[in-house]
This record gives sequence, C-alpha cells and structure tokens, in this order.
Amino acid sequence: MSHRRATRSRYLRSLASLLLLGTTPAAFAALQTFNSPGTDIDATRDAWLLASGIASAQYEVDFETGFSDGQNVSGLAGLFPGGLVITDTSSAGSARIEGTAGGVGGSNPVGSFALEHNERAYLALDFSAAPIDYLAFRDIDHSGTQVVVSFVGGSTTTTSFETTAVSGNSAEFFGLFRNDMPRITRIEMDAGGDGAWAIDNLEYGVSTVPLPGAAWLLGGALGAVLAKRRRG
Ligand SMILES: [Ca+2]
Ligand SMILES: [Ca+2]
Repeated sequence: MSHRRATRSRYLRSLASLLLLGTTPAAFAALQTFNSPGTDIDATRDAWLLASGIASAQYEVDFETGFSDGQNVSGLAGLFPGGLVITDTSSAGSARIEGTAGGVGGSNPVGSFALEHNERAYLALDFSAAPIDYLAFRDIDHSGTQVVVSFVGGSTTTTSFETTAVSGNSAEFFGLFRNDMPRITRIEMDAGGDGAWAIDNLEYGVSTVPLPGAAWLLGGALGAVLAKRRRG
C-alpha cells in the first residue's frame, strides 16, 4: 500500500469512528423543556427562544382572527400554518375555539379566544406534514399534563408540565426544543382537572441556524480531519 493510500485509509477510519460516535445515543443531548410556574412567563420564553436559536417563531397561532366561538377544529387540515393539524383523539373529537371570559373551566383565554379541550387523552398537535425544531404555547386551567413527543424516525419521549391556577388569567408558558433529537412530528397531551383546559399563543417552526451539541462536535472534528488531509 502506498504511503498516500495508507494515509487516506487512516483518515477514512478516523472519519468512520467519528460518524459512529455521532450516532451513539449517549452522545446526544435530550429534548429541552421550558416550563413557567406562572410568574416568569417572559423569562422562561426568553430562555426557550435562546435555546431554540431564534428571535421569534416561524409560525404563531393565537386564535384571535378567522375563528368563531365554539368552532370545532379537531382533525381539520389547512386551518393552521406549517401544516399543523390539531385533533382530540378521544371519542368526543372536540377541540373547540373558546371565546368567553371564564369559559375555560373558570379561566380566561389569552386575548379573546383560545383552543379548549376536554382533558381526555389526547389533545394531539400533528406536525408530520412539516416536522419542527421548537414549539411553545400557553397552558390554561389544568391540574398537570402528561406529554408524549414523537420524532422523525418514530422514537418518542415523555415529559410533563404542572398545574396552573384555575380561574382568571391563569395561562402559563410551556416550550420544547428538540436539541440533538430528530425533528418533532407530533405531541400528544393528556391533561387532568375539571374537564376543561386550553392552549393559546402557539409558536412553532424550524430553526434557521445550525443546531448545537453533537452536530457542532462532529462538524468540528470533520473540519480538523479535512484540514490535516490538505496539509498532508
Ligand atoms: Ca388567544
Ligand atoms: Ca381545567
């Protein structure tokens, strides 16, 4: 084997090792969550924006225009930007626009309208038409909600957010950033409480900047290999 070929072979083995390292699950950081306990919505949202690498979300849905009080949007395609479909997967099939003060189990929408659900399993946000990097919303009037997050490729992880107050302007903030996980295709939420909760002020989309973590490490390592190869 010539010196050049041996050197090239060594580089390719290094490259293969790095690629294998990059696909080892332990090298990946987990999904990040940002959960306001009620009094620090702005600070929690700022931390979510920073981690997600964005100044503002690609898509925003506040339900303020284009909807009517009581409208059932469950399972309807074409209503929300980015291909989002919102579905109540329970037999009730009810995910409705709520426009009455106190109408969410005693709590108010943010602004005039929110999306109300019956707290049965599940309220599902489906992004499979255009998988996302980040998602946030205000959670209103529940006693704790379990969340199943699905990723491109089919893996899932679970998380949760805690109770809000149950009357007045009780909305809190909950955000997700995929970090080193694959893009998010779907989240399913099982809320507890008095049979009525809501989400509002949805923010979601894809980042326009490279992702942190293993992607950076792998990119840097590949750059070092290529630089050494150019020098050699
Ligand atoms: Ca609203
Ligand atoms: Ca409730």
